[in-house]
Amino acid sequence: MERTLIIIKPDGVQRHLVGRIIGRFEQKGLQIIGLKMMRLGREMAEKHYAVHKGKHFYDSLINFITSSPVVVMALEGAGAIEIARKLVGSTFGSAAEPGTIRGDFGVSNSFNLIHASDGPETARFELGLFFGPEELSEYEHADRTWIYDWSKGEPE
Ligand code: FUP
Repeated sequence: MERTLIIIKPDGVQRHLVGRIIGRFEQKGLQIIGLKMMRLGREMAEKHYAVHKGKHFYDSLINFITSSPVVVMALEGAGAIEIARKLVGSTFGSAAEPGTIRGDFGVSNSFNLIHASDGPETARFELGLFFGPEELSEYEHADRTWIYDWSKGEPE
């Protein structure tokens, strides 16, 4: 099982999309193991977006992500990182495919509603940044044998 970090950005919260965005991940079969609302301080935002420091969009990105509360969520599932990235869609709302979260709910390129970790190392780093171990719940969905084929003793 893999874990990934999702952030519903300030525009997603302000535009009343929190429930529908979370619903996309639940519907797909990913398991919510951590969830909270918070207002990011500059220090946290700068750590999260350190890879973008120096780029032309960095300052506005930091201003945006700290401008209003966000919802952060930890998800678990087989292949969760790649699955979440596909559900989120490509970076710019104007280009994101219909059917994806960015493609269905927005048109802006910088206000693109959502963040999802882009690989295993990033996911580990970002989950550690936003959640303490005690904030992540280990549990099994009662219907997990219908979410995955467990006939070989593990999710296929
Ligand atoms: P993504 O992995 O799709 O979330 O996108 P990136 O990590 O490449 O970029 C992080 C955020 O910076 C994006 F969500 C939006 C913003 N950004 C811009 O505003 N302009 C750009 O040219 C690239 C990214």
